[in-house]
Amino acid sequence: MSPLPPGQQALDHFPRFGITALARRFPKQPHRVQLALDGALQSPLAIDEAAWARLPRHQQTSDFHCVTTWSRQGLQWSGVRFRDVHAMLAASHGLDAQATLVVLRSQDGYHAALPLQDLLADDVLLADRLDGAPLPVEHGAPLRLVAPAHYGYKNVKHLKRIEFRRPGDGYRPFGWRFMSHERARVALEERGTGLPGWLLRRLYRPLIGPTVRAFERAMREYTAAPR
Ligand SMILES: Nc1nc2c(c(=O)[nH]1)N[C@H]1C(S)=C(S)[C@@H](COP(=O)(O)O)O[C@H]1N2
Ligand SMILES: [Mo]
Repeated sequence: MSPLPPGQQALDHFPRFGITALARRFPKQPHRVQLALDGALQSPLAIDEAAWARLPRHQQTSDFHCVTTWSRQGLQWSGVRFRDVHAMLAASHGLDAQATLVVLRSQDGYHAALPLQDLLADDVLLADRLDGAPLPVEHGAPLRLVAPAHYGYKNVKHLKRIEFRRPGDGYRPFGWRFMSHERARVALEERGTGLPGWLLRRLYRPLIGPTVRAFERAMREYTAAPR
């Protein structure tokens, strides 16, 4: 297990977490991979269940760090490396070399962006399994991004679409400006923009309990009556 990065505290469980306003939104399609790749591509690509099954698989153990200061260590993910999907696009879909910003969109309306360079790292995965089982709805079924070097808010759950864009083309990050950083690297405590990491720690920490409870409540309702 790697040592915890600055300002983080380990949990002994892995909560369902995220933007509280989205806690009651669940994927319409949790059991089947259906991923669109588009933007600055000559030919967009749709990856369905059959195409997904043909991609090279990779397994890794990594830690997960939420910007609100909780971490969960030693998660075992499996799926397909982002860089393998990218290689396919670069080889045969006419990917614009200037499209160095990648936007990841979810079935629940959430989105986040990372520089392409960051997504090409060895440990960035489109994951469909967690700890030896299919990825549960709580953690992003059918498919989520796993980018362990970046805070949880870049690790988009219920992925439906990946867009390749030119930086400065008008993409606006989700939520308030202070809440997002272009790269959000955990090791450098890039929690947000315009406010220092130590201050954001204090602002966020009291929100963990209420957020976990809101997400648990929504999950119980969903399990009782899935929509
Ligand atoms: N679709 C979607 N993805 C999301 C979020 C969200 O609200 N919706 N929240 C992000 C945040 S802030 C965190 S910490 C992680 C939480 O992942 P978990 O629910 O698997 O713990 O999901 C990230 N990805
Ligand atoms: Mo988070």
